[in-house]
Amino acid sequence: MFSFLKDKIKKAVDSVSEKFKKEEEIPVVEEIKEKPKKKLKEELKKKIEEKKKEIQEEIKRENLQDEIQEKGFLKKLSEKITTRKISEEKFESLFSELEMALLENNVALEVIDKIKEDMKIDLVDTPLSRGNIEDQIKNSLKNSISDLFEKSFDILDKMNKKPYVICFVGINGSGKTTNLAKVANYLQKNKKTCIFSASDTFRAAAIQQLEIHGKKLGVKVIKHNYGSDPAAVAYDAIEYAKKHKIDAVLIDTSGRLHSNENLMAELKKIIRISNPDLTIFVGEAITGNDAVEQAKTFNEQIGLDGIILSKQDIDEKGGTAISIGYITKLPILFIGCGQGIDDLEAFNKDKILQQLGLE
Ligand SMILES: Nc1nc2c(ncn2[C@@H]2O[C@H](COP(=O)(O)OP(=O)(O)OP(=O)(O)O)[C@@H](O)[C@H]2O)c(=O)[nH]1
Ligand SMILES: [Mg+2]
Repeated sequence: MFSFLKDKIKKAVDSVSEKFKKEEEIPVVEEIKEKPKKKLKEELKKKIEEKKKEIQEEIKRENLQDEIQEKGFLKKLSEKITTRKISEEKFESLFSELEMALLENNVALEVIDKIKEDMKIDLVDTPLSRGNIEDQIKNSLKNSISDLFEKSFDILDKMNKKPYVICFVGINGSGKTTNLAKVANYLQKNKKTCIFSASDTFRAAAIQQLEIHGKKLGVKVIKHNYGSDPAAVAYDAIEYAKKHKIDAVLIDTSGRLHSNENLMAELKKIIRISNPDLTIFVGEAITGNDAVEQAKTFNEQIGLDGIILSKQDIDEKGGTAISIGYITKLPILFIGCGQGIDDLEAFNKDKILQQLGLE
């Protein structure tokens, strides 16, 4: 997971830092360089004296007399002299490498622009010290990426109504049915009872696939025949759940492209009839910007509450996870990380930053 992007980010940050270090030194206090050495010395001495006084007074106030350390202040000053600024022009050329790395790894353009703007604010025309330039660039990148994610939540905290209805939507083969079963497994582990609505009445063997999961988990499946109205199945499942006091109804829907008007109309009907408490878009991490665009359009058409990013285990790039929340303004609830029933991870921003080598 994320291995490509992690390597690329590291390379880009290292290379930017190297280039930056090699640049000719531009002292922060430029006018000082122009002045004769003697005058410069005098000015510095004066500044040191002034600062010393300031510090001493402060320490006196705080009653920390024994911590007066002239050395500390001098060190600070020398750091100041060896710090440098980076111009906007220079930043553009230094950023291009990182930009390429992000682009190659499926990070959306809009997101790259946002990262660039954030890093510009942090790094352009700001005194930067040579010693830890890598850390400063990394920190700036980390803060910017960290800002991209919408606040996630735990479904369990939202289940204040019985039955709690969850509908899974997305394009063909994105992992809806598998991840629906994983969510049921998660709910069961937390003592919640579930029922499945086999509302994919379209794809051959879709009902059987759901029944296999149901059997393994001990979850009842409400089904009609193939070709029947999927909204009617959802209605029946909810009625059954009400009658039997079941905690959650999980509705499996057939895969559809957001551009298919008939199938989107059918989905709107399922949503209208079942009135889900949570509509989850299941998108494949490996499809990059396509998944981001699909999520955006599904959200516009039917209204989504969250995202499960499936197949993260086979996505070495990682750009989708970084882009999808920012572009759709939706939280990622879970990451699908395998085909097994337990291969579902609650979304964790810090873990992603760690996997990107930024923590
Ligand atoms: N590696 C990996 N495979 C996954 C993951 N989630 C689902 N899959 C696999 O993706 C394939 C499609 O999964 P389904 O759950 O059937 O997808 P779907 O969206 O329900 O498909 P349709 O109903 O045909 O639209 C299956 O082989 C799953 O095992 C995941 O997180 N990681
Ligand atoms: Mg399915």
